Amino acid sequence: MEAVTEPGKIRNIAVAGHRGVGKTSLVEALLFQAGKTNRLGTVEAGTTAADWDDDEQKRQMSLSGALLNLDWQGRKINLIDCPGDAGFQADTLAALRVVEGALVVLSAVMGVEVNTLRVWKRADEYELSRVVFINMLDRERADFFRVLEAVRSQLSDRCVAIHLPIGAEHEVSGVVDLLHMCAYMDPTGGKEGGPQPIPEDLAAQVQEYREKLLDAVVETNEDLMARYLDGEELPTEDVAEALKDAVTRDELYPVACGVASKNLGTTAMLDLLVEGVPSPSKKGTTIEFGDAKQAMFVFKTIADPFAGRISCFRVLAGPITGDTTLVDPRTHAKERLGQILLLNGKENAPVESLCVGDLGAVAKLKDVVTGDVLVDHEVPVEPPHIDFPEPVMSFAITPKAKGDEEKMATGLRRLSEEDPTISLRRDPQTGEQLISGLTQMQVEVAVDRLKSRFNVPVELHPPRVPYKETIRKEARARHRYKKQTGGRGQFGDCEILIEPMQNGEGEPEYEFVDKIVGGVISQGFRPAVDKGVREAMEHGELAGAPVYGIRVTLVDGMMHQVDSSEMAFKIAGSMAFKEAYQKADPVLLEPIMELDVTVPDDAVGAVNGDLNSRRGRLHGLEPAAGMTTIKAEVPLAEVLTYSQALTSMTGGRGDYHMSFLRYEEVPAHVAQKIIEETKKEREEAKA
Ligand SMILES: Nc1nc2c(ncn2[C@@H]2O[C@H](COP(=O)(O)OP(=O)(O)OP(=O)(O)O)[C@@H](O)[C@H]2O)c(=O)[nH]1
Ligand SMILES: [Mg+2]
Repeated sequence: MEAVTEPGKIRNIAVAGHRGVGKTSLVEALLFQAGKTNRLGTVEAGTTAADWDDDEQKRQMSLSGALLNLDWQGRKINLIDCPGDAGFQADTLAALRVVEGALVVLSAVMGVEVNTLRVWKRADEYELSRVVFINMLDRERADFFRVLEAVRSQLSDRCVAIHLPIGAEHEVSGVVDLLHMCAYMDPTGGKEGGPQPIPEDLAAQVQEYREKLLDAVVETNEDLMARYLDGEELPTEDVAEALKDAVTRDELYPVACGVASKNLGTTAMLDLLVEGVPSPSKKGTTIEFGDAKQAMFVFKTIADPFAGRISCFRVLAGPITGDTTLVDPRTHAKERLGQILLLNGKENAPVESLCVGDLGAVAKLKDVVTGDVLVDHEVPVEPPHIDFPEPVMSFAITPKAKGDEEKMATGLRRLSEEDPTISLRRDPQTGEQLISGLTQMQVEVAVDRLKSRFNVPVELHPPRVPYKETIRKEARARHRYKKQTGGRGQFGDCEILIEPMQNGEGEPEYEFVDKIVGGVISQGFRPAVDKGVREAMEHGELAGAPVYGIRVTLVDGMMHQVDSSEMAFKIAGSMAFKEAYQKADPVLLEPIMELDVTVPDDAVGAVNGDLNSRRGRLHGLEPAAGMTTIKAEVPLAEVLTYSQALTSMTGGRGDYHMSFLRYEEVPAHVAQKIIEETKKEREEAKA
């Protein structure tokens, strides 16, 4: 493809929305209609340009953002096909950061869904221009007008229909373009033919919606309004231009429709992207690049096992060519870009240069990661912060083969370069390697890829809960450690008082107070008592969990001129602690999580009931546009595999966020079980 040299001739569009509404199919159809590809691939057959990855084809869903481009009316349209599944939203959020426009796709059956709202909210934050596409008009129970109303009430009342369906469900036979006042007939998977006259029997309805559209457009443009009120027949170009201005300023969101899998509605959509969505020169991004003459922002990294690392970027200042050398202010490393590529899913094509606003890719940048801004000279730029959601669920992960730990860690590091919401860490308390992510499926995909790309088969287990222990009252104990064996013996004797303690913020802490008087234990040995106590506290007597929230006072003791040693006092301290601990009413503590669950209104009852059975405490309900957010506190032990449960309760329409709140005492009947289990485990370990 020829390099585009004018930002005004580019459109950058993220195709986003809820899972499975036909985004990839729509992108496929747009490429086909524009002549970029010569057959219409399908998700079922795994032949779409955007879902090119094996894992995507196996699961018949998008797992990462795919960058593609096509030509229409002399414009280059860059499309980023975003995954709809919540687990893979990192790419969607990154894509929204680098485009002027979002093409929000909805199902004409399901209407506004969880991820539609999420995408819409993020697009609000970034002030993106938006076009809505109501897809799947051919499905049973599809209803364009019902979904249009839902869109207007749940997304924005500035949404206005620009296309209408002809017929409904399996009888849908075309779409009407209300801007150009023409129709396109159902090509059933072939190329869409040229514009046709609007069917007579639709005249009244078309007239009604054409007026709504014109009213909405002239509302945003005084000059046009005056002419409209004068009764002038407004030329299409003038309406289109005013529409684009309104879309640019976020004052209107045109709503289109079609059947992606049959290629219906694509001509009108392509026209709309060109005529109704702003180019980089009209809108642009807010990403900073100081006074750099050449700059780019890396919004995505592909860890290709063959081509190596591929960095997808947006040109912030340019043009940029393969000879361009840029510096990464984060690492101060200089990189010559090398061959610039235009991506089309799996395919890539070399291109001479990219102008400001264009999207492209380069291979093999060494130390560049997603989120970096590269500039031609070191300017103090603040790279844009993309607010990725925190991972909410963790699994313990172990390689199937012993000795593969390092390989597993390296593989996961590479995968988290691709998807920053996947992370690996070692739990300092339980010693387990934990892989964390947003959903179970996301973690499972990472596991598949560890095997297929890095040849490390691994296993997942529910993680251990990081329990802790503390005491409820004070207690005293004295221990004498004494050994007489032939030559030099061992002697240490100490008495300690332990009591519950918290710091000023109510946080549990540890403190050692030395109250020895008259030197009954010499200065040199007292820290050994402290050491012994700390060691004993690492594994509490209840469930082997670390003990905290305790003040230990060394009150008395005794020493032997010859036999006393640090070692002996350490043991005495440790034993004294264990004895005192038993008497101090020790209790088991568990992490309590703050949980926000967002589900469709009709699932609230079931989800609440389930939370109750998980020892959850409900704090409130926040209804918003057909979805309700349930706020609750739940013990971590009860929600280790919550994602599965929520998926089955809501048919995959639920979504949750979880964060650590505080430690709390485990109720006695639950604690008893855990203590017994630990005991059994210990005995088994000994046997
Ligand atoms: N009947 C009908 N089926 C469609 C239409 N568009 C897409 N599909 C089918 O719906 C399913 C999902 O389509 P995709 O294109 O993968 O949807 P998506 O939004 O890209 O899905 P994710 O990327 O996983 O979020 C596939 O089986 C498509 O063939 C349509 O207009 N009508
Ligand atoms: Mg898809």
